[in-house]
Amino acid sequence: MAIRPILVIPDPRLKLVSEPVAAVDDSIRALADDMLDTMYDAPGIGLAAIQIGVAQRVLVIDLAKQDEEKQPMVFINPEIVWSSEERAVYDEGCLSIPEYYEEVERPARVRVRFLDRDGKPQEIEADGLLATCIQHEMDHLNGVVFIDHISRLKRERCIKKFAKAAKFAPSAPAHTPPDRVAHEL
Ligand code: K1U
Ligand code: ZN
Repeated sequence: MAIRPILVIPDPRLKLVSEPVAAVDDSIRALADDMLDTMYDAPGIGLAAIQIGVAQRVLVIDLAKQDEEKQPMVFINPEIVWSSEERAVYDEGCLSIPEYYEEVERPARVRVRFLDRDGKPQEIEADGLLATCIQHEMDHLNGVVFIDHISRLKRERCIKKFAKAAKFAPSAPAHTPPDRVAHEL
């Protein structure tokens, strides 16, 4: 198990649409374990594989508090099969946009179908922070970050700040195949 570097905006890999996992095997379980280690180390409550540069449809979540026993959840090829009309607002953060928080409105409850770490199909209904976190992480799988849900003015200010920081501390160049780019920020 390993702690891997987390990509930060404006890294173009964060705009990729991740590929479905073809088979849940030991390499996928090792990826999920690395993601959990990376998330706990950050610390955070969720992480999508693309945030460590792997464009596979895998996400992990653990909402347990620091003094509670860990409750790791692994979602492979997740799909939202139902979402409520009712909406909820949460002050979201993102490990790929460090120390930036903004309110985002999303469906309050969702039903999600996924494969667990044994490749077994599962379906759960989530509300509260779990519903928000699942939707936030699933956005990452589709090349969307939470600032795509806020006003253009706030988003542009945020991107400008992180682009400036990246200019002074550039990371390794990344090749982004144009057909995999979901959208332009
Ligand atoms: O996807 C990510 O970047 C992780 C993100 C998940 C998330 C947070 C809030 C709303 C929706 C999704 C984070 O974990 S940001 C850090 C955070 O929220 C946190 C960190 C330490 C303790 C508790 C929360
Ligand atoms: Zn995020």
